[in-house]
Amino acid sequence: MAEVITLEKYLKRKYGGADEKFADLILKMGEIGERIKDELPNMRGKADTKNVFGEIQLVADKWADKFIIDEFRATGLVKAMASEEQEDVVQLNDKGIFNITLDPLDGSSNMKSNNLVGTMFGIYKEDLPTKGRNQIGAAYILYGPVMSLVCATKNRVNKFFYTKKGFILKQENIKLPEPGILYGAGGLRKDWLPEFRKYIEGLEAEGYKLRYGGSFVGDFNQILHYGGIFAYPALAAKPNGKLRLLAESNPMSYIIEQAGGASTNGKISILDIEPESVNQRIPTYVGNKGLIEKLEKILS
Ligand code: AHM
Ligand code: MG
Repeated sequence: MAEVITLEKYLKRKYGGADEKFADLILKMGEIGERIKDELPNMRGKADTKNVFGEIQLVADKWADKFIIDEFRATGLVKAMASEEQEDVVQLNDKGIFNITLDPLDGSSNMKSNNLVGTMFGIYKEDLPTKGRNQIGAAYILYGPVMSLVCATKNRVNKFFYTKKGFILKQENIKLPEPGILYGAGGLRKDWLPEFRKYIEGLEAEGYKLRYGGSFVGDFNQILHYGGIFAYPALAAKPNGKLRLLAESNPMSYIIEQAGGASTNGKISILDIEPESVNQRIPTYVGNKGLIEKLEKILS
């Protein structure tokens, strides 16, 4: 019988000595996921507040944000955090060694229909805001039929499934399948830039199938497993699209790159963008390298 490798066992094997704290941080992310998954059924209403982007917050958005900040503060490992739900970087612990970007509950508009939502983390040692290239790791939790934790470090993406034994290693060293077979793109087709529309029509003609679920975590997870491209593109009236550079686009761009893929804002890798503000939005295209290179040529 194959050995069952728990997240803890895996991390302790890989990250000894000075890196032990990194292992502790990822373990904490797993614990956070367990608690959020448990609480989601009780958090289905709307809060009477809007976030910094003017979006109506859900009780779950606000709760998850506060919960994660409190949890990370208690570890002493985290110096500061930039969350999608916060206006500015939140200082947690002067002695902390990691800086974290966070989308506490991505795709929360899917809560109503009980479709996919998730939590995303970018991990840095540099002070925030800084460019995504400075990430030392990134992770997301998908509250799917099986809760999963996908965790990336340099050239390595691993997936853990939540079971009765806790998180166990499900897939090691994930690489994007070549060629990909899926695409997913946000916004209305009529609002896409003509070049992007043509590009997507080209993919459709080649047989790429549409998968779009309205949660970046969920839609990205499809691309990671089947290959292809996910975009929340520049729109006619919203040239920066919808997704947030720090909280959303950077961690996913980091993960896709470690899986052999690439990201772009239409011109350069998202990871190379110097943030102008904590809450900056960015047109986001992530997927197989060849598809991103072709798109970049068309858009730039
Ligand atoms: P959220 O973090 O407030 O949920 O917003 C981001 C989400 C992404 O998960 C997803 O890609 C996008 O918004 C979906 O937007 P739309 O509803 O326009 O398709
Ligand atoms: Mg989000």
